[in-house]
Amino acid sequence: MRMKLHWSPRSPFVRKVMIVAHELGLADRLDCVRTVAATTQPHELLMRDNPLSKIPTLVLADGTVIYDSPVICEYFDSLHDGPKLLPAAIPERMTALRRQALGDGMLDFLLLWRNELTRPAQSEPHLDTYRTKRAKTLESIDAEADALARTRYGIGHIAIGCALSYIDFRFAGDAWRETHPKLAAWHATIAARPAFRLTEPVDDS
Ligand SMILES: N[C@@H](CCC(=O)N[C@@H](CS)C(=O)NCC(=O)O)C(=O)O
Repeated sequence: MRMKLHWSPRSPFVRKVMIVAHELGLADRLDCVRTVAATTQPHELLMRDNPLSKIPTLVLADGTVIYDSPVICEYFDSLHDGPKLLPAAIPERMTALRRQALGDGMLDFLLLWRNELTRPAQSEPHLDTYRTKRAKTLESIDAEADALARTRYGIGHIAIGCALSYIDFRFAGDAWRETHPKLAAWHATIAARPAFRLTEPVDDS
């Protein structure tokens, strides 16, 4: 059965679900519909499927709508009998979900940061907060780099990988690799996976 995905080549959350789809062999079942979701411009058509006006939003053949990215990833993972990207057993599941929350949360503040930078009168407390969160989050993931490399690949790796790649995409001068070489080495291994390479972000604006 085919599925419709409200999609953008710029969105790191869309990229996350596309990576999961590629990893699980589901990508060719998706009809990707280019959808521009902007924080300051609610999208009428998208809101018929998702009142939050956010992407990714998935619509199944029977009209069932699924969002947001963690829920879509969990749904995709339920569609196959192979090794799961979301482990079932505790504590592995909690570790994977916590890592997903870390990657997603990092993306949340990076998106807010970009929005703030486009405002005519930028708020220094907001910018300061984002700088602090960036530093602390990178420090935290760096401290976990060995554990990430040891743990079976799954949703946590994908979310964190997408978040690090988003720094490269949207904060081009950020030299995070120089200060976190171990994390950079881990990221290089994950970014080399076919599912990551097939979903490189593109600014089509
Ligand atoms: N928690 C959501 C976040 C999705 C999200 O923020 N998507 C952005 C695009 S990358 C969006 O739709 N922004 C539009 C808006 O903020 O109104 C998820 O994991 O899917």
